Order: sequence, then structure tokens, then C-alpha cells
Amino acid sequence: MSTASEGALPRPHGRCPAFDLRAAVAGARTRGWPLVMGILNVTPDSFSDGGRFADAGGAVEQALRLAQQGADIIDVGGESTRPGAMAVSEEQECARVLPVIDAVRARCGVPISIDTSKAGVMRRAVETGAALVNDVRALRDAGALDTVAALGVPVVLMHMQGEPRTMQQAPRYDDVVREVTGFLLERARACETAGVPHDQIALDPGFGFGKTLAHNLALLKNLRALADLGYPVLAGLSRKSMIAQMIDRAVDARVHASVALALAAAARGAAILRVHDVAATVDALRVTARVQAGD
Ligand code: 7PM
Repeated sequence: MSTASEGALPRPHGRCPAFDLRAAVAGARTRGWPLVMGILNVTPDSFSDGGRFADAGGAVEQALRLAQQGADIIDVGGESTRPGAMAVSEEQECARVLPVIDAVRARCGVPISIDTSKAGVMRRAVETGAALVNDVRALRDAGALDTVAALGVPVVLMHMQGEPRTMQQAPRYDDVVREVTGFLLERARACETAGVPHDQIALDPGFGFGKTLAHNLALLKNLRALADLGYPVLAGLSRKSMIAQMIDRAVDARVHASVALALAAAARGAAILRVHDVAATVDALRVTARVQAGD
């Protein structure tokens, strides 16, 4: 706790304790199943608000539902990383996520992560009550690295090849596992140099972000190699198009396959699972944990 909060900016309402990633992962290990991060999209295409402000009310209701279903973390994102998505300004992104973070903080104790790449959004989200940062760009944008270090919050570093708009056009690797692992290790070291404690960093191979199905499957099959670096690993496989590539299912018919992929990631050492379908995933993880325990 103290290491994660040293050097932290003042937490404005005094009601957002520092989130200790190492302690949370250790607690999950004792419990027998990984941390479950529930996805809360507050992009205009996910709530029918016409695009000016996110429907904070609907988003808060969804957050409370995720918490009730057993989410250990709620991941709030206001910038669509969808291939071809429009760029969003810091003001726009904050207008979407800050009211939601504030309202969720007031109404439930589940830690909130902010899914963003912008330093300004990271800072304002944490000041509003977010407990950790989740960045698909692994803190490569201007100021992001120093901002996270100064805020004293844990961070998820994700691998992405290319840019969201074009990343799926021709993903190419000589050795995807080695290249993704090497990139993440380099970003983790950069974080540590900037002052983020080693045990407050999680790594994520970034399924679907500049990867073919074959790349995604190689990364999942070899997820243990990433976990063996010694950082907690986050796996985000929920409802992704790699499922459609395998079994041709529409987004809302990918729940069973998503749960299967979550279990596969857990079996290979994932410490955090980022999912839409929290209830289904937690059911599957809990019975799997009982099988592993054998009592
Ligand atoms: C369209 C395309 C909408 C892709 C949403 C997405 C991850 C993430 C996302 C992930 C971490 C999604 C993605 N995916 N953060 N943010 N890991 N750390 O499918 O895999 O949710 S957005």
C-alpha cells in the first residue's frame, strides 16, 4: 500500500484508497481464480446518447450490475480502439468517463480502472477516483509514463502493433511470442525507470491488436511464457473477432466461446481477465477452481 501511494498526488475526496495490484493478485490466488475486470464502455456507440455525452446513468447501472456479478475491477473506457474509430479529444473523453467514475465511486467499492492512452485523462480520472490505469499503448503517448509514476497508481501495459485504424490490415511478426514479450518487458523497464514500482505493473499481449488469428492463438497457447516474466498478466479475449474467425458468431453470440478463452488464459497463468460477461465467467472460474482444489 505505502509503496504504491508514495509520491502520489493528493486524492481530492480522500475516498479513493490506493489500489495495491500485488495484494489484489495475491488475494485472487488465495481465492483460487484470477481477478475479473468487467468492461464498461462509455463510448457513444455503446450508449444511445447521440455522441455528445455518454449516458452516465445507463453506464452506472451497468457498473453496479458488473460489481454485483463479481467483478473485482471495473474498466471504464471512453475512447473506442475499434479499427477505424474516430479520434477523441481529451475534453470529449473526460466528458464521457469522469461523471461515470464519480458516480460509480460514490455507489460501489469496486476499484475502477481507466482505459485510456492520454496523460490528461489518466490524471483527471485518477483525481476523480480511478484506482489504476489501463493503456492499450503501454504509456507511449506524451507524458503518460511520468503521469502514471506521479499518480502512484498501478498500470496495465498492452501490446499493439500499429495503430487502431490500420492495425488489422497486415499484421506481421517473425516470432510473435518473442516480439510481444520483448516489447512488454521494455515498456515495464521504462515504467520502473520512471518510478512505477515493479509489483504495480501488469502486462497484456493485446489479443486482436495488430494480430491475425494465428498470432492470437500462438500468444494464448504460450501465455505462460509471458506470465513467467514475473509480472501479472491480463488477458482480454472477450467477444473478440478471433472468435468469429474460428466459429463465425455475431458479437452477442460469443459468450460461451469467450468463457472458454477466459478459462484457457487462466489455465496458462493469467492473473486478470478482462471480460464483458462477468457472471458467466465467474461461474466458470469458480467451478474450475473447485476442480483444481479437488475438494
Ligand atoms: C472495438 C475493438 C471495441 C476492440 C473494443 C475493442 C483490451 C483493452 C480493449 C485488451 C486491455 C475490446 C477492445 N481491449 N485493454 N481494451 N486489453 N488491457 O474488445 O485486450 O474490448 S478495447
